Amino acid sequence: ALQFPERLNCASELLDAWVDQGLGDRSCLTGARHRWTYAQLQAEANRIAHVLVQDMGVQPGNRVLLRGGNSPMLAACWFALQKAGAIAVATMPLLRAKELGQIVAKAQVTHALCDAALGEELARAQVEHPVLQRIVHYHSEAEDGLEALAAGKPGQFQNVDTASDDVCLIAFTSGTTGQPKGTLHFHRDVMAICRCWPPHCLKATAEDVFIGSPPLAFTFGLGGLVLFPMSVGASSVLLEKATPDVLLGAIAQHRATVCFTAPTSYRAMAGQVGQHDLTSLRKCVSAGEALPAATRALWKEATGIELIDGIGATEMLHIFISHGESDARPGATGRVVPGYQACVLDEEGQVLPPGSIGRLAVKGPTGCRYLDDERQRNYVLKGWNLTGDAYLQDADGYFVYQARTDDMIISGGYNIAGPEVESALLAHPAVAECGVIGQADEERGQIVKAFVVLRPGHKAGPELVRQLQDYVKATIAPYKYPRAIEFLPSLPRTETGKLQRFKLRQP
Ligand code: 3UK
Repeated sequence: ALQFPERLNCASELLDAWVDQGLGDRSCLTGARHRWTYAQLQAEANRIAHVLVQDMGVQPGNRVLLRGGNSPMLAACWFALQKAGAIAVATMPLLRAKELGQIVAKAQVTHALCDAALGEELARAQVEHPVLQRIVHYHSEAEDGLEALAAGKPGQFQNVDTASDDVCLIAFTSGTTGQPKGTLHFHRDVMAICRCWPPHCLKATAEDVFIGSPPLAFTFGLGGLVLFPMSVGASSVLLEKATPDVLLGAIAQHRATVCFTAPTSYRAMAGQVGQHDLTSLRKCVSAGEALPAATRALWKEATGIELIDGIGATEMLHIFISHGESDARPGATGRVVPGYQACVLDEEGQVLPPGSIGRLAVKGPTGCRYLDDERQRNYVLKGWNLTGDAYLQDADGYFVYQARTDDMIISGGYNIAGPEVESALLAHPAVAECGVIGQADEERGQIVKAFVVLRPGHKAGPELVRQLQDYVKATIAPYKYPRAIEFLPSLPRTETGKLQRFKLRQP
């Protein structure tokens, strides 16, 4: 079992401890503007902590919004908040004033640190939500910018003596639909995720160089690009905008060894590997969305690397079902991560036997606590979180993803999982990306409809529609084939790489 002392501050553990051990000279965070050792990051975080307390009036327990693309400065702000005993509310860079306002209101955000380049939308949100008293800009040359305020401050700071179960971050679900949901996490949760999944499935060392695309506002990115590397004394490269081609170039440039990104990004990168030197790369982690077997195969062909898949959720902070490089099973997400429990339930909440499809439930040291009490009462039963995913568990304990429960298609009396049809289509050489939904149909209730983005050099038309349909019929049970296929130039996705099937359903 995971044991934590009663008093615990995650910034002391992940940042200060390395300097105290005399390892402050190790390389820590690299970005477009900064290249910091552990000692430099610590001094920066300490100066910012003084600004929070002295200039901004931040008190322990205050909720402080962070807004910016991935950068060492954003990470320094995150650690400064932990040091000051405040609560970090990190937000996605693409959010607009309306969404930022919802978060400010829900989390009762009183202060903000914001990249100067992204100030406008937040300023508009502040007009509607005066609870947000003070915004300070970083990456700024202004007189009242964070850099100017921090310049005169000491590089030492006495961390606030927080309890291990004090809330240290409020994470909002990236959400494929509807309103953002806030989830609460403690200082000990931050340490718990570093002790559960990484030592079992990633096995990184202090020599590793981490890199990847997920925003730090998405807990997949916060863990993979800051917390996990720092928990082993490794270094990490933070890229503001990591499109697949930028990410490939950066892996080569920084000789990165561990990569975190979403399945679609691996798929796109697999097609462009040729021009880049990826010989440094050792481990590649895929999460955020189901990993199609075809994408796993493409990446392995292109790089020789077996992807490490893992399902995580904002509610649970990080990954709870996964595998290592040597025990991957194409088509399965993996087995439950030590420290967590997971099972598949029927509609009545009874545990289903192996092989039956039902609702995934998970319980563990890091979840699940919603900001909204009513949501907590309705969605979390005795600590078990229903993730909203349909899964089956096989006889060997591997969990096999089917679909989001709302994405199961019922057609002519058959239950069809859209992602299974997507996986079949993705193996066809003409298909770059695809999304499958149930479309209302008088006769069958729903029919399977596929939206397909073609690879260059392939021509949309009835001929290709028939070819793709025959291809699916030859790969999986024929009744699952897409009766309708529409070609699109691109698919709607969230900032975290998730396909927004609800947008495809809108006529
Ligand atoms: C889906 C997956 C199949 C699934 C996340 C790693 O994605 C993360 O958190 P979110 O709250 O979304 C959770 C939902 O995303 N999903 C994520 N990974 C997989 N489905 N296979 C996967 N490997 O529907 C889940 O319920 O945005 C992922 C670490 C931290 C995270 N927050």
